[in-house]
Amino acid sequence: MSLRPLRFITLPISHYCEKVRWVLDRQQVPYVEEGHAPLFHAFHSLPLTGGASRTLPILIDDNQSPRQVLADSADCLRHLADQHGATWLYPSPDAAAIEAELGDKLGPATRRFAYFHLLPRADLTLPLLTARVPGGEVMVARLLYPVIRRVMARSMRIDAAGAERSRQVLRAELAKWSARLSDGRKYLCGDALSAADVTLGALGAPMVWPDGYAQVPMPKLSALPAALGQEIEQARQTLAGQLILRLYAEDRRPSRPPAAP
Ligand SMILES: N[C@@H](CCC(=O)N[C@@H](CS)C(=O)NCC(=O)O)C(=O)O
Repeated sequence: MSLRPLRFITLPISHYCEKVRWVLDRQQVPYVEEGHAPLFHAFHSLPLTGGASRTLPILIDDNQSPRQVLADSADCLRHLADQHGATWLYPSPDAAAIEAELGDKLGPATRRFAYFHLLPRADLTLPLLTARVPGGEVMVARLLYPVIRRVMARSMRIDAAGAERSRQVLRAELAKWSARLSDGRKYLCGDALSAADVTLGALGAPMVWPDGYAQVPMPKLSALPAALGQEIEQARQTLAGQLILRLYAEDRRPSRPPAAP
């Protein structure tokens, strides 16, 4: 029986969405991504979860009975491992434990620190927030950017003190996972890619700025606000930062085959 494509509801630039997209692509699970701009996203997430969750990603699998609606990136990965053959994600209990810690600590910290520096720059941020979303949402998001910016800042507690705390957290996380890699292992759980690496790669990407992130055109590093650029340069020197760059160069299969030259 052929597989019905999964529905993948996203904020395309979100690093939690990128984490799930990475596994869908690597596992070559057929899916259709429905990207939305911030604010518009809640018109999809809230009804789909009966009001239980506002965040994205959400993955909907109609191949199961009853149909599965997964509203957290870790649940999505577990589903892809259990139902779609991505058993490589969890070779040992460590992989899920590292995934959970990165999801709680690194993810919020990289997002808050990066947005603290990006949100004041509508010229850089609007194209990121509106890449691969419907045209109508792009138009309204342009008009409503000051509102979107305020809502994002309030809901993610993005202010100078929060950004500084997040900088300490993300430095500590990069140091912790670099120490684990210092015995020369290729990946966080040993010789093979797992959910731990995919999570480090996606959630750490805003602090390392790898090519290919989320398949969204990213501004050049030199165009970023200086404080963000400097932190990225520093993160790239760590073993964890180098792993993230290597993961994007070697282990992140693109969603669509590259166009013929
Ligand atoms: N624990 C969730 C976190 C997801 C999350 O925080 N998503 C953000 C985007 S990075 C979101 O949807 N924010 C919009 C909102 O909070 O309304 C997961 O792993 O899926």
